[in-house]
Amino acid sequence: MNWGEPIKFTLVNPDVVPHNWVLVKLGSLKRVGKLSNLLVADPDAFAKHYVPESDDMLVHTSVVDPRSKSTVYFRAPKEPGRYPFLCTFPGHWMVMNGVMIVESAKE
Ligand SMILES: [Cu+2]
Repeated sequence: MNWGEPIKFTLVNPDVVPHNWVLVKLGSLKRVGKLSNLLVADPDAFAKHYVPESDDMLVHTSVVDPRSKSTVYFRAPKEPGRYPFLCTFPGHWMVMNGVMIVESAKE
């Protein structure tokens, strides 16, 4: 997608455990992933939608229960690059992650 582009993103969860979708700053996947694993010991984790407290967060859905969904609206980051996303439910990020590629708009 192009930078600044408006995005509507819906996470649909057909699984039997909760998940979320968190877009983070360039190069921060492992840092955020490690923080997310620590949430397993945080009694407030559910109230925080299992999103770690960190400056690396850009956009996140609510935590999505099985057979449920959550939608977020945002604009693509201004700086082109490969933005990591992950599920920050504890223990999930190492297999539940990917990349959103942001490019300069081509006229
Ligand atoms: Cu998950």
